[in-house]
Amino acid sequence: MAVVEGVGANGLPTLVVTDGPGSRAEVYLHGAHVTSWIPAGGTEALFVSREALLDGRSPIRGGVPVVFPQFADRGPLPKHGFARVQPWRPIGDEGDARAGRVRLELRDSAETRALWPHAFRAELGITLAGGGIELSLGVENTGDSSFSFTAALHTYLRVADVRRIGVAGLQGVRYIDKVAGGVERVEESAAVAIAGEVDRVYLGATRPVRVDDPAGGRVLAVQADDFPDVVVWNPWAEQARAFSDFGDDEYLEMVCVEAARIGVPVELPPGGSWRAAQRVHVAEGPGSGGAA
Ligand code: TA6
Repeated sequence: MAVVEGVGANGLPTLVVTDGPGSRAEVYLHGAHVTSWIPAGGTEALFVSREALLDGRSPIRGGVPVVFPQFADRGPLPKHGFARVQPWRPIGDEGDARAGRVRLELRDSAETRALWPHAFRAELGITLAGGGIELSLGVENTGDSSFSFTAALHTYLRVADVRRIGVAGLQGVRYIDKVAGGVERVEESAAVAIAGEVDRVYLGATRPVRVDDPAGGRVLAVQADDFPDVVVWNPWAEQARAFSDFGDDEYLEMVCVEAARIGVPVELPPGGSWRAAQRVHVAEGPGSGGAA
């Protein structure tokens, strides 16, 4: 296990964590943004766009943007809140490094209070363990009045051909279909196919969610604790073309499966704290092949 300081694109500071068996993850301090996870003996499991703006100001298109304190446009804040564009501070010690863990924190500042008038401390822990990666998000209310928030780990998974994947584990779960204007439906498929733009918020989802990627010859399993909701997103061709930080054809290589807390916001009284986690690992067995 080792954690070393690194230099990312455009000289931006990163932390790189590796473990004995050969897993490796990279985290930018900008946004506490995980941009790479390569499981031991495997290949890159996260998607980052070749057009991503790695300028230390913009959100990074890909990896795992930390969405806090507002999911999407469900409130007055900038889309997906501000955590993904703030400079986070590494706080890990030698014990963390020995455990294959990186920890970063974000505290309220004049800039965050101008957007959201609350005192808080957020912590993201990234741990390589058991062949997988765990991301744990904690939030503490360090002020003297209550606040509420929504949050997500907006995970961009890399797949070989999104047209052939199946996202399993969501059958019977109610979801908000944002592409259909926000209507609510119940998922009927045992394995959700991606054959066009998909933007869904599954409320009170079951776990694990499995992404079967037969073209890539692997299955990615996503577990979560205390993130009740799951977002599944692929922009498809037209929206991809509209994004300046996304290659026109790259929608074929990714699917977002996001561990989220959206339907029922977290309410934190003064001194209160909340924590939730997501774990991704490459599951046993070949991809089960496409969608139902
Ligand atoms: O989580 C899905 C979503 O909210 C989509 O609606 C889509 O816009 C996506 O996030 C990306 O948002 P961004 O602000 O990073 O372009």
